[in-house]
Amino acid sequence: MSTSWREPLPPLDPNEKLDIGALLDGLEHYRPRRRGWTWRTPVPEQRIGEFTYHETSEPLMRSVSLPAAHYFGDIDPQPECVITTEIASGRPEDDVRRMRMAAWHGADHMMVIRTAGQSHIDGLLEGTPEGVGGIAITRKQLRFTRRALDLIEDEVGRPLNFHSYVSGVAGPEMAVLFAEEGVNGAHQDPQYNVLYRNINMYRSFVDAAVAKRIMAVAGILQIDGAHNANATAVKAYKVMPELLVQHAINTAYSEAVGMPAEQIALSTVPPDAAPAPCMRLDLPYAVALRDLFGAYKMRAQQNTRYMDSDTREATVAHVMNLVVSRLTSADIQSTITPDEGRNVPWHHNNIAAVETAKQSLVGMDGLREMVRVDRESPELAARVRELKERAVLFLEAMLADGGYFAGVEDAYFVDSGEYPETHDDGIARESGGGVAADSIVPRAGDYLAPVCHHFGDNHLELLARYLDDPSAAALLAEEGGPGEGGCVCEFMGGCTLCDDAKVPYIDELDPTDNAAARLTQTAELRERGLIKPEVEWTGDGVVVVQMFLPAPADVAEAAALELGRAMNLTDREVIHKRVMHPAEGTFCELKGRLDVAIDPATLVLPEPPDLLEDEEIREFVAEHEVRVVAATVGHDEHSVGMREIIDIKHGGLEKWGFGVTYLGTSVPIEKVLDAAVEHGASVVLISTIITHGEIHRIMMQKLADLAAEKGVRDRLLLISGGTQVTDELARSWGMDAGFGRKTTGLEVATFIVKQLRERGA
Ligand code: Z98
Repeated sequence: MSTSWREPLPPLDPNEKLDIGALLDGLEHYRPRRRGWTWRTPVPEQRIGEFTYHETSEPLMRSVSLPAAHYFGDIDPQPECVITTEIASGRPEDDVRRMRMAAWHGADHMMVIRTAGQSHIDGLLEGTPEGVGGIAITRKQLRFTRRALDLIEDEVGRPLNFHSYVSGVAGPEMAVLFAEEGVNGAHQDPQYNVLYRNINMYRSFVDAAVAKRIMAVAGILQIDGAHNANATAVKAYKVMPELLVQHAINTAYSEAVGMPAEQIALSTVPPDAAPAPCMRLDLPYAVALRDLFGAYKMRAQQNTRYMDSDTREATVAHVMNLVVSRLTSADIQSTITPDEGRNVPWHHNNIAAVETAKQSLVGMDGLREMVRVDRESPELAARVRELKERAVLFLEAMLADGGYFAGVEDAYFVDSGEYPETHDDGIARESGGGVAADSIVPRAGDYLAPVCHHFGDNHLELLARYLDDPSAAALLAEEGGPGEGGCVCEFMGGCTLCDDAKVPYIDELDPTDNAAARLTQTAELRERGLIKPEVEWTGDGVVVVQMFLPAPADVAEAAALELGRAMNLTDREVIHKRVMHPAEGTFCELKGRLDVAIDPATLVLPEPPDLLEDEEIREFVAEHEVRVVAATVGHDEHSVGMREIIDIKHGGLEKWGFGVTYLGTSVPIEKVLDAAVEHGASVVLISTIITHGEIHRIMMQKLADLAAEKGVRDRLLLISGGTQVTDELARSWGMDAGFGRKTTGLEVATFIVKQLRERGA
């Protein structure tokens, strides 16, 4: 469907998929409706369902609640802090679908990882080329994503922050692009360029001044890059003093070039993971960090350095990191998907991580009111002090050695020794080397920056006079410059940051590598509504098969690959294996591609059972004191099936307050009926699991006949269950209902309540 320009797209229908084609159409006219970062609105005392929460924010209009929420009236409390999801599909058209799912689960910070190598490109890319390990950040990709986020935020009822990276050789250009396109958050830390991308250090700091200034004006929240030392260091738990120094350098530099403190967020990661005694190491670090940098926001991230391929282990590590966040503070809780250690993150794992954060933060609501970090504890106090001292020593020594640039040349950073211990294995960069070395040129005398909020003077003579002497404003106004309170860019008739109409747009340049071309390859899936498994891209066909194989790890891996072949999977790969016992066996997860699409028109869906709510059943049973007599009849000693239906432990009838008398196994029918009369029961349950010679039929008929004979048939509901029982057969043999395999207590309870109601109970 083609939309006319500037016409907003219709609101999303929760039962319809995103219309990617409509979102791509007319992007040349799309403009962001909001700029700057949005925090959640905390509600200090909030009643949600039966509970009062102390650390939650305004609820969502639409969401998917946690799995256990159905026990609590489907409530979905949202923590007070922003929750991040990091997305790296490499294709914008798939990123937005994942963002929508993440938003429904509680994420409001959509971070797109940038494609490998973009840091080294000295300019902006155009179009929507496919990325590797992340996405190519381009104007079209930003507009498309932001436009989708506008619709998604209306759907869930909460503003969504969009985030990417203002690093690399094109940092200032990126910052202007982000400001123009309404990007809400960005990483910006010149140390990242220097250490991890080997971009020339002087150039990185000059660029950072410009980029930060522009981000400041556009209200873009800045996140630093200190966490990268955690992820890179040989021993991440040794770099804690250095992390404090890195935060100090970036915050001081940011403020010096004009970024307000409230726009600065520190990226912090608990540096350890079990089996290290991680709480004893991570908590003092978190405390020291907040002591020193309390003026800034904290963006808490999960440890990735010690993440392997085990999603269970990664999730436990994440939860322990979340305990640190709850005991200290987090303005943004980042989530890394638990499959980061083995793959690029997949749809469902993004969601799993967001759910882990929401579940843990809500579960630990108000923890700090009861459990406080003990600042008096000698171990904590000593360690906090020691970390700060080591950081100060680091800074002092670096200054004595000639300052930051000399320090980097000297490999001060990312050393595997805890400062002042050094192992001489830090990252060393030459001040005259790296990408874009020798590319700094002094500004010409008549330099006028392309956007007004540029760092440093625009050297145009009149402008300099205006800035030095505001009384020159009148003179400048005469010459076409800004009047009182005007903006310096009026000299050039406005810049793109002040006049939206000046923002340029370039559509796809590459005729093959673009979103529209990629969409045609999957058009049939969309048009016919075909269903193909996916983890990353529409129709990628990737599935994961879990299997336990009774073999040692190496043999199990080879066997898993063969089994994948037998399942017709291509591109087979064992992405995780875990020894259960060296000889007894190994758990394996096998990834493969299945080139099969299902047409939903060919599927026959079972009618969903019309089950009553727990509360409704409970109320009825309490009001009418419903009693049940139950027995396994015939010569049947099997009680498991009946127990499933009646025991509270298995979610059986007792759960809703039915008074159940269980008579045991191999009970004669006469005894069952006598007991029903004696106990004043209105329901009789009989069960036969193993039957020969039609025993189940004979028993049912006998129960119906005897009940009639005794004159109690009308006041009893007769129900039979068992592996060979169907409702139809049971009714034909005189029962009121029959239940077969896989019946749940809820189904039986629903039937009883509905029947008793019909009979005027
Ligand atoms: C995160 N998991 O975002 P390239 N600048 C800074 C960064 O930390 C990063 C980049 C740029 C992490 C993701 N961080 C890693 C300060 C990346 C990315 O060069 O385009 O990869 O820049 O929390």
